[in-house]
Amino acid sequence: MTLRLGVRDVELPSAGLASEMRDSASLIGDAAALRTRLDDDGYVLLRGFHPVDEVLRAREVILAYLADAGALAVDAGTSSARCRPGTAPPNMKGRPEITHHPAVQRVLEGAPVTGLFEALFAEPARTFDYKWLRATAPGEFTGAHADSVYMGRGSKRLLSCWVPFGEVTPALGAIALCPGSESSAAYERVRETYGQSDSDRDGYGGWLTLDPLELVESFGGTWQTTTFAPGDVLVFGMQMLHASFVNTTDQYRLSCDVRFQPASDPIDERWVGEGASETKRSDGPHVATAAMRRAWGL
Ligand SMILES: O=C(O)CCC(=O)C(=O)O
Repeated sequence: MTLRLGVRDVELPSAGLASEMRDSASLIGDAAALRTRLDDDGYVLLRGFHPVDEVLRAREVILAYLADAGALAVDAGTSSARCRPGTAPPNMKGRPEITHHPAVQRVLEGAPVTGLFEALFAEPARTFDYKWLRATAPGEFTGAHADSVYMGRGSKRLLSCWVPFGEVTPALGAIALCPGSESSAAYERVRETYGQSDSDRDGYGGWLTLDPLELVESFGGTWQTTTFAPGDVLVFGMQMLHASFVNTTDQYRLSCDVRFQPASDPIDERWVGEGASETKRSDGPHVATAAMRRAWGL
């Protein structure tokens, strides 16, 4: 199947791109084993972590929000996320009226998921108030990056949790990870240069590249992706390089990324409290990033 990853057409699977990720759901309830798996693989995928009906209920709420904004095709059924041509979806990132709607909030920061992070940290967990709730439109994607460049001013033990609201196939824009980028010697220079940058402080967009495959061609490893089902959650750390496929369908890809950390650690104040907001930085042609990469020797 031909898909698009960043600026490249790709086959899945193909060199540098695998279509499977390891499911660790059998380890739920065994905190030590989950921690070991996170250390070993750099990520933990938990299939069926949330009851499907709870996630689909939250999806309906998100779809109603998009419909109210006139962003959905009018003749589509109520469960369809088909886009209305010519309209952009409303921004849902950091918008409590939708991210903290009870049905959505339960999936994003309810007791089960908070409990998962308490097990991973072996202590009370805290989440950012800001939630990156996305309706990713056809043609859109996320470039390869590490989350440290956006939220690295607080806990060094911060973890990301990516949550699909509905089935998310690679064609719809599934997330892909580059396991090993968070720990292997081959990526050490990437972690010590790019990984220590701060997109706000350094004034650039934060994506390392629009072409994720160039990274595995230079530094080794394999991008991994899968089709995510409603109820699945994917956990990974701040130095894990990740990206999302181009959405080549006519539907919105609905997903959210949220963050958890040990409650006793310092927190990145940009993402908590009522004023939590994102600095909009665009480096479309990647001019600033290209200059920084030269300076980093990447
Ligand atoms: O969903 C996406 O497109 C990107 C997600 C992401 O960057 C993250 O989970 O940190």
